[in-house]
Amino acid sequence: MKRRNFIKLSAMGTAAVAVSACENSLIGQKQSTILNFPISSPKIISTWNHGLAANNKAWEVLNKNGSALDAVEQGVRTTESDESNRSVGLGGLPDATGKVTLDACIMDHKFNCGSVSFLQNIENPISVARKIMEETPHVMLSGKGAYNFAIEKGFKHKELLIPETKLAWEKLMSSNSQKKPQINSENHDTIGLLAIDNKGNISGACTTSGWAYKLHGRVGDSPIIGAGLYVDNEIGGACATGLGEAVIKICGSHTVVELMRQGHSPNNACKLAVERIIKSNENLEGLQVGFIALNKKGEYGAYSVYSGFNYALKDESSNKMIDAAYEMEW
Ligand code: SD4
Repeated sequence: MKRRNFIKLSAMGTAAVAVSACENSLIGQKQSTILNFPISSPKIISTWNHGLAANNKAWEVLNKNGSALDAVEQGVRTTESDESNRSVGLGGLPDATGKVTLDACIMDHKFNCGSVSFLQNIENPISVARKIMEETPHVMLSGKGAYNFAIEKGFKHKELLIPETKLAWEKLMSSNSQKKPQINSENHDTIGLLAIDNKGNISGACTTSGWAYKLHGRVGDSPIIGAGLYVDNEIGGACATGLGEAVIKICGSHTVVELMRQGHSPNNACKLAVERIIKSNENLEGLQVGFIALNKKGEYGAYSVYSGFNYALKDESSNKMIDAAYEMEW
């Protein structure tokens, strides 16, 4: 151990003797997260291969010494505005009534967070979530209220159902099949994105059009702080993708961050959260959930219930896709 670190640690140790056992353990956590870790250089991690483009956009911000918060917002806006993407923002698949309804949330390095759920006709829900975070005393606005707030703040009304998705929905509705599509690894692809900036601060964003052809009014995990996304700047951040109902049940992203706090690597924390998903659901058929995580040291990881989940990782040397480890073959 370097002498300077040793002196810092012994000073903390001496102070800790004087406090209660509970405070003592908190001081212990701070030692491991703040004093022992070199601050990570900028890094971005995001879900699925639309993450590559989002990472590039987010990197432009970090590269100009911008904040992780600006980076995550700018990054996922790219995905929201990408018409070819069927599971986020514009061009996302609609619900059972043909309406595109969006869920999104954002969280910074100071526990500030903002969220929208069941939002319609706004192309970039993540920016509405940020406005709620920064300009209201609330965390979440939903439905018509979120829409009215967005319009008041200058966002433009936009039809998000494009000809292709309208056609797909009409075809599905006119088919005689009683069996409507289930959420599985083919019909969902939320983007969750975490970034560390030059100062070592972490922020995250998560945005989706949710479960294709869901019941009108259904809200998933993606706008729920602690489920779809969680950031604790002392420890790290996590995002979820997949069947939101299963993620909500175990407060997925918060669970991953808390597991990292206990000392687990990002990869192992994601794996343990996936094991909890498996334990808490009797029927695992088609139940895909994946987590990504990034800690304060810049270590990252991911894990999913089934094979097929991948994520995009960007640092100064590359932007690449990585296959997540998983529990079961799809
Ligand atoms: C949801 N978790 O609405 C979202 C969907 C998703 O990858 O993640 N897709 O349940």
